[in-house]
Amino acid sequence: MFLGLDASTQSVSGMIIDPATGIVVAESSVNFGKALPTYNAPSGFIPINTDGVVHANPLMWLDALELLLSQLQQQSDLSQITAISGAGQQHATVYLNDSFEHALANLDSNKSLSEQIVGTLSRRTSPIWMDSSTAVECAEIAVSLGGEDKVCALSGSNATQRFSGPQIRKFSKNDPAGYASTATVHLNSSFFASVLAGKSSSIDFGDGAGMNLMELATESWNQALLDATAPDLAQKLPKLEPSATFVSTISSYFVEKYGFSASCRSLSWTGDNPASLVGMGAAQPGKLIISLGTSDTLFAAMPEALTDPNGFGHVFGNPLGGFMTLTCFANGSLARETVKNNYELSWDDFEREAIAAQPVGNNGKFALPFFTPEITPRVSPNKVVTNFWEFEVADSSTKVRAVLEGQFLNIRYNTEWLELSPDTVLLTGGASKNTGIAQCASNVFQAQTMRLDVSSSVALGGAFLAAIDQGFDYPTLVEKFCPADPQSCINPEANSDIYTAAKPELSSVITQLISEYSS
Ligand code: XUL
Repeated sequence: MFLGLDASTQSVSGMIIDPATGIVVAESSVNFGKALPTYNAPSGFIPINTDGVVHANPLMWLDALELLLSQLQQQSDLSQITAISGAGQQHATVYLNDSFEHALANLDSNKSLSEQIVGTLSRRTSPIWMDSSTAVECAEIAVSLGGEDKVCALSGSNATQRFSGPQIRKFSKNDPAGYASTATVHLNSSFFASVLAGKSSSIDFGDGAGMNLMELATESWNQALLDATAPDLAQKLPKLEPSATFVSTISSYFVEKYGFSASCRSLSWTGDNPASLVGMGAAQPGKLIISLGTSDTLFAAMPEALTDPNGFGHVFGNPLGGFMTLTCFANGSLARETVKNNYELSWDDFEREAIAAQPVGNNGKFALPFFTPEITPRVSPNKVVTNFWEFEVADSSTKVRAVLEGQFLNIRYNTEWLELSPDTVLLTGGASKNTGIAQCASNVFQAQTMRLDVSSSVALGGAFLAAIDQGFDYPTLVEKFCPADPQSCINPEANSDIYTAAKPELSSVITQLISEYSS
């Protein structure tokens, strides 16, 4: 059996799988706010939030891990677990002094993890991915490297406020003594992996790429990026290695306290998005995943380290080798709901309006879906679309289709740098159940769409990585644990190749409009 862990913003979750039978043996979760109210972090982070600062307490993460393991122990015999891997919220950094290694090697199972680790923190709290307080540091890093495009081409992303490098730079500037007493900067993922192994873990290429410090092409720390970030950073970073590298057999702390086998293999972790790619069955190139949620997110495996010339998309290491993109579109469900609510439609009406009433291409009417500031492309608050309702043809079906086609065309044109022509687009998230929305996606991408219903894809991805470590084959794991629903298969409508046939014209009109909005 294999254990996959998911240390996310609001909770720590675990899933135990038995790949031989294809069964999920146990699954559990601990919500930080509910289970650990004394940390005063109802949503998993400390609600101070001045100037975009968002931090969490790493001791709370450790207490939650202990609660989770005791819950899993009640559901299953943990001595049967052969290997563990996992994934953490990306970008979050944990700052440790030079007693960390010694504390890990000498954990006493009669005490809690948090009471033994507290003295090893050189910074009490960890900035997490929701933090947006490093605009100055991002600008400084970009200037040092000779421009945003240079940072993106090297590291896979523009200097980005939530990324670890700009966060480390801010700490080193604001608290030089705290930074000087930091012997190691771990990510949330490598911190958890270290505690489980009782030994400092490497950072994997998946999560390492979310730091603005790793050179994508060589998967190594880049000296120019390190120099632009903080002094002596090379000495403070763990080494970079492939995901799910063997760190050690599990620390005796967990053997004594939770009944793990002393031979259980503790592997390095990755970031939650790379693990989710694995757990959704899309870590081999050819499948595109679009998760339709509050924001829409596109995930895809990439064989090569291409980077977005516009700097909107991010490129991380793919835990199964090669690379992956994560490109986020902020106007997802919020834009769809705006149209639905404006016409007082139910989701069923919305579905009908989307497919039945208007022809493919919507008679040339499409709308840019930027009702709130957008990330891809960058649309600032003063450029959001406010005149959509005066759009000359006022019937609801035209507008439903206009916004859906606009959303998917925006996704398609802003991800062409990936050079992917997938034959299947897998849709997940709440809106993927809507056939009208799926049909529009299929038309615009000129590919069949299928619905993928995998809950807990991050923990499952971690468990897959642990199983692969013991020789299990990825396609077989995918077939057993996350098959796409063939009943949900939708093919492009007749004539919908206009999105490809008329592409030069359509694409230039749309890309022109998109760039006007984002300029
Ligand atoms: C990705 C990102 C988030 C976190 C959420 O860049 O910031 O998806 O990984 O946990």
